[in-house]
Amino acid sequence: MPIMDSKTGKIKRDYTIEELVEKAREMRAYNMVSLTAAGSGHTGGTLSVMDIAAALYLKKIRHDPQNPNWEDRDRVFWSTGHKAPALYVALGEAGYFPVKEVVKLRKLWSGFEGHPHRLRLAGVELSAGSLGQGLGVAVGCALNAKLEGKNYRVYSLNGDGELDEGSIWEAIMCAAHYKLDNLVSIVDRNGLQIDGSTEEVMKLESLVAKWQAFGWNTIEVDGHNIKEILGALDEAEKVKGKPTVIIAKTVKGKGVSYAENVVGYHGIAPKDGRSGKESLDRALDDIENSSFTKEKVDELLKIADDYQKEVNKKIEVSMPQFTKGYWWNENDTMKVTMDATRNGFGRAIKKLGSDKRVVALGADITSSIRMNEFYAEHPARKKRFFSMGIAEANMALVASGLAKEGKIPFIGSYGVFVTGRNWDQLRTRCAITTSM
Ligand SMILES: Cc1ncc(C[n+]2csc(CCOP(=O)(O)OP(=O)(O)O)c2C)c(N)n1
Repeated sequence: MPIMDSKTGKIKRDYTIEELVEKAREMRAYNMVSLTAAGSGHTGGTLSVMDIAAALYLKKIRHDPQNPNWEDRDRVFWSTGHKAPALYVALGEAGYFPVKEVVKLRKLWSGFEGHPHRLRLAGVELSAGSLGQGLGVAVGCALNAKLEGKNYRVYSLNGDGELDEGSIWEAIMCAAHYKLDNLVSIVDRNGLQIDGSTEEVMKLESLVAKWQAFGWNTIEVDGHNIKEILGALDEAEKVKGKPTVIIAKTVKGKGVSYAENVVGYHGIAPKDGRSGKESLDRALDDIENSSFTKEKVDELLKIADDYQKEVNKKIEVSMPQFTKGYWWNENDTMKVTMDATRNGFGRAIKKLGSDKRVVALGADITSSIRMNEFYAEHPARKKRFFSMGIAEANMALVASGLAKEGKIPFIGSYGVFVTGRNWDQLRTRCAITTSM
């Protein structure tokens, strides 16, 4: 069901497949302008899900952008939160707000946060960013539909790397247990995550057999063929008594030549800015959407720039002014060089790594937190580095097993994931089982 008027039940806007293909190009172009204007963001994953985003928001789901909280709307849970810019472009194209607004990506107060915030932007169903949570929320939402006799459908968009998280498999089991045939997970199977390919970081195959063993109906599609994606979504609707997963084979960075299948384009905007070899202009040439003329791009970048100037003015009057003239640096005796914590972590683990008892466990952001310093100049240490996948809870448990046997394990991820997800593991394992 396409975009509807929730009051009259009439279709507001419908698209042919050819129009959707063109819309997806336009969406990729907006996406690249917004990432360039922000100067940061996730090029690879936003481009790999764009055809799925177009199929869902412009054709498949029943929703009314003028009534975002319509009780009978279908729900899409964008669990893969770092791909938020693709969601914003889809919501804009569907009519939740003028699509040009997306160029305010990652700018203060705009609502277009780096990761989606449900309370700040109409149409967003799930605040996300911490991977592995959306499918469980989608299960709860689908259960509610069953309980209340509602016929809305529930979709969860998941990354393939995201499937490393144990919470995903708990949700998969739960959905099958409750026979949630109103639930569909779409897996963006682009084969890459941050530290490398999914199979190197944490082996996923045989993925189809795994979902089937957990009681799900499985469909495999080309995730850049809108007709196939829509066919699979329709097929899923006919399946009774079990949830469906659509494994969409995609290319990370799809449509922009210098980003396609390039691991380094996971979390960055075009390296060369507006023009150059790896730039916005080059991306737009690759995408080939005729409406993105130089004048249009200038106008969009100006919207972003003007907005940022307004933000800066407001900050200037409301924020206390800080200087970097810290008191301890005033005298030679206490002078220090300021550096990011992660760099200190890297230097420390590099130094301590000469002790053979030291082992390092990574969770798919190894170079970002400089854990790769452990083995960068000491290839022999690589055998003491273990990739755990995006699975912080298991990583802490494995570390405690190593500690129990006399090793000195280092675990590494962003603080919020390591501590927040591991409170109980740390309490039970470190405090009362080992001296980790
Ligand atoms: C719980 C959690 N751990 C780590 C991260 C950091 N992180 C952001 S994206 C990402 C890789 C995700 O891989 P995948 O799901 O395959 O997404 P894609 O490669 O398609 O962008 C990681 C590890 C996170 N956001 N949440």
